[in-house]
Amino acid sequence: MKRIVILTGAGVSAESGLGTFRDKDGLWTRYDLSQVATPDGFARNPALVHDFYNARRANAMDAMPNAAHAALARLQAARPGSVTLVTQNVDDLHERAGAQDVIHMHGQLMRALCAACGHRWDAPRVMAVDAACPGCGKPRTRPDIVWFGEIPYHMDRILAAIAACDLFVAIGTSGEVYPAAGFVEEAAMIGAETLEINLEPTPVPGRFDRVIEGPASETVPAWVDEVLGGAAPVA
Ligand code: BJW
Repeated sequence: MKRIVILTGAGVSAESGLGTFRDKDGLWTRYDLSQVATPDGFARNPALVHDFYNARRANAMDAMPNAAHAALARLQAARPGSVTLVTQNVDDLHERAGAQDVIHMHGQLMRALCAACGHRWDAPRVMAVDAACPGCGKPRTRPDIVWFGEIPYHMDRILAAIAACDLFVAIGTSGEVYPAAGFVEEAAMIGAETLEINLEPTPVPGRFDRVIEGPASETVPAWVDEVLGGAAPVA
């Protein structure tokens, strides 16, 4: 059975009402990423960073998975053990749609991390700047998010899955942030087919063997139907 690695980005959650980063009215047009998504920014102004992630956590908790999340969960269930789902997203919409064992390479909004001792726990809806770590008691609570300059999580597992895949699919990601942006080249190097599904093709022509254009809530279910047999190829 074909081994498939799927990488998702903010575009897969856009139709659930969660903002993307680099689109016309994306989060980085309204916030300075060096202030809210770097360890230095957190050290300078933890209250600002907590406000940013508290607001995003509340939005994510109130959002619902869309048809793209549901289709990917359906694909995984139909092909047990052969679909690895890697997401750059920090929301939990894949899980709430029924996906299993989702690899969150940029961390999770719903988890907290102690910057002092590395202990992790479930985040409250609102994280306070002076909240104490339940492990060591120090007031160094931060969101369990991978900021710029930090090493993304589960890299060994992701690279091993890519090295063994037959098909690599990137859905709703601009391909601007590394190391995720380099996964397509890793997959191509070992001879895997590569597919991009995006509202519009990302700007590097020829990076993927095939591109499916359109909103994820329509294109992803149609592609999953195609993979599971029966449906005509998505244009
Ligand atoms: C739709 C749609 C719809 C819309 N349907 N589609 C110079 C060169 C190379 C690298 C670097 C460099 N300088 C610095 C670096 C490294 C840096 C980096 O890549 N910087 C670049 C900006 C250049 N990377 C890092 O620092 C990373 N760490 C690292 O490299 O460590 C070293 C190391 C790695 C590996 C092993 C050992 C060592 C860490 C990166 C952390 C990223 N963090 C963020 C914020 C935290 C999470 C959060 O707050 O949510 O993660 S940044 C932000 O970008 C977020 C996202 O996960 C990430 C990717 O964004 P994504 O998902 O692609 O969103 P957008 O908005 O960019 O795109 C949305 C797409 O959806 C668009 O294409 C739309 O068309 C599409 N779309 N609606 C379908 N309805």
